[in-house]
Amino acid sequence: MRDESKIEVSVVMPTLNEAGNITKMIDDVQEVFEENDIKGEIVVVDDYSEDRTADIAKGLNSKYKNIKVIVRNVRDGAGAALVVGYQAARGKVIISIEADCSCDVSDIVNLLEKINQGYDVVVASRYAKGGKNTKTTAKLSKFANIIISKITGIKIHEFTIAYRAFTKEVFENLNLVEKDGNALLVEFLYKAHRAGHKIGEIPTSYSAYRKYGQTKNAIIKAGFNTFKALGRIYLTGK
Ligand SMILES: Nc1nc2c(ncn2[C@@H]2O[C@H](COP(=O)(O)OP(=O)(O)OP(=O)(O)O)[C@@H](O)[C@H]2O)c(=O)[nH]1
Ligand SMILES: [Mg+2]
Repeated sequence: MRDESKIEVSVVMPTLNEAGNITKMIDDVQEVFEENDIKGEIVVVDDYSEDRTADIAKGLNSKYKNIKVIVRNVRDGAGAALVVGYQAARGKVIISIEADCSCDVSDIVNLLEKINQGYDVVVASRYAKGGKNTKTTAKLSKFANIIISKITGIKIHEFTIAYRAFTKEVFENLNLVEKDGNALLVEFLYKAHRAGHKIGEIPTSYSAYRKYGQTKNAIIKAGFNTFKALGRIYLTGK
């Protein structure tokens, strides 16, 4: 039987109707595990997708055996789904990634390298020098991220991407409450910073325009929830 305590890295993917992307996502991550001799697992957190995303992911276990698929019966946000994945992850290091093939999976190695250099949290940043985001909303997103950096005092360029690595230990002490994707991602970093953890970033290239499936992000609602969370943490710490 597989010795679960030996898992080094857990890659967490939230999914909502990603049937057209999930196979490539899982194949690509497994390739990074194999090529770099990483004892890894994949944790898929699916919110009852109608397109059989969860079944496809489960089916790939006949080949890989290291995929945990959690199906939630609520749809209360990608942030809430991420937290469930982080809780279920058994690796010493957790990496979350968006499951729509927009992230460059090969950056997993760069994230791990920086964790090994002593960082507690490392964000794959589209706005760091050398990074790229070709989405039409990139300018607005970049500007919002500058404001978030000013408010929080964290000297990185990106807070709103799920693609990031951190130690399980950091996550366990954060007490996260946000459910929306962006709000949770910002809450995570702000609380980690306030707890004294060392946060860094690596540049990443993000390809816009998913080939399959539809967007779930509502930009105005996401912005409102994010800045509301920031204000609350700033004032109350919670
Ligand atoms: N489990 C779960 N996953 C979600 C939910 N909403 C989004 N996701 C996943 O979170 C990731 C990011 O969501 P996207 O819809 O791609 O958001 P986005 O990148 O702003 O939008 P696009 O421009 O369409 O790529 C994807 O893997 C989604 O499948 C949700 O409510 N529950
Ligand atoms: Mg996306």
